[in-house]
Amino acid sequence: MYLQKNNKNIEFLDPKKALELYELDIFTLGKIADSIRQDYFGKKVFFNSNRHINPTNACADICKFCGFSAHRKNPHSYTMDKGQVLKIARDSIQAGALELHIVGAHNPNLNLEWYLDLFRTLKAEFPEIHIKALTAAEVNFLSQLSGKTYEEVLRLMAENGVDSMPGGGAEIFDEEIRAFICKGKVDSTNWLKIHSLWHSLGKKSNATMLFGHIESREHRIDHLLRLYHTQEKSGGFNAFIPLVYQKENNFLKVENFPSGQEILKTIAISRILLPNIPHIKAYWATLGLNLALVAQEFGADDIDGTIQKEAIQSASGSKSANGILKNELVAQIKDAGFLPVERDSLYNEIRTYT
Ligand code: V47
Repeated sequence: MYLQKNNKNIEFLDPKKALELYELDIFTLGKIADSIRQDYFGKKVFFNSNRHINPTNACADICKFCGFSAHRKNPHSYTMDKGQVLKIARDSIQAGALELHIVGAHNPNLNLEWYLDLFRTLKAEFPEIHIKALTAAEVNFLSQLSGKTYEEVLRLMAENGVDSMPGGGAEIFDEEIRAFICKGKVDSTNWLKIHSLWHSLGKKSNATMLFGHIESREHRIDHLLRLYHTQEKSGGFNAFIPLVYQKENNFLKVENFPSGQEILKTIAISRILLPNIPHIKAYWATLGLNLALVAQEFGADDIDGTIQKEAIQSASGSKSANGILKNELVAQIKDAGFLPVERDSLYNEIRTYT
């Protein structure tokens, strides 16, 4: 067996050894990842009822891979006022959302107090709703804008109603690739520091990796191992989400896209290298529903949720703009031979669909 006891991944802490996993054939690799996944969760596939809200796309940064923020290829800049966000929240909660996933762009016109007031207002009206909000990149931006330390910004987020942090903004930790694809964004060390600080408040978060663009397999391994080591210390990552790069409406020139096999291998290796992060999420918005379901046989155990509206990946070509109905998600998970489990944002099980 590849894993040591107590979730320690001693064998693969050596990046060279970890990289060799890619040389295994897809079925061998899949079997190893699947055995870990089955040990942890059997046939369960987790999903949730959520709603993505993106209050603004006006961004002070230009990330080459981003088709969401307003720029030459996406000239429609918008910024919602609080009333608009509240209306979306009301409607989506009425439609069944249990989680609001609120992330946007680095907009100098929306300061920290604007967000804190929004979270406070949402929590006052909907005390039960789970607010998953602000990526580490936004925390970094709001810290610079407000002159407050990361610790202060995070404490204020927690005090004003943010329950957990999403995993966005991690991209690829390798400094050289990062400087090319998203210069000016939070650096890797600070991305990891912000999550560790959040965890030290007793809070949970997720982690992502954007792959399938100009990075190499070595860069992915480096990314995963940095997450592994951070999690060993802080312990607050709930899920790891490998995001497949979508190519439209952005400035990143990519010629070779990963094959289905390369994507599945990357998901399987994530499961093997991150035994200390409970969940591997095959985010259907970047994989497509079919591949996200196949990924459940290659180490993933989560597929994300109903989303209702999706603006970031769909801006670059994915077919996720209108989310997916819960019944449809449940039926597809069942048809793929798994047990659909609706979870809350912290992975407490709400309902199993037998
Ligand atoms: O950080 C931007 C990515 C992320 C593209 O925590 C792109 O549960 C693919 O982090 N192709 C934001 N990806 C989304 C995100 C997320 C999504 C779902 C669930 C959770 C969670 C987090 O989207 C960004 C960036 O890495 N992204 N552009 C693109 N062209």
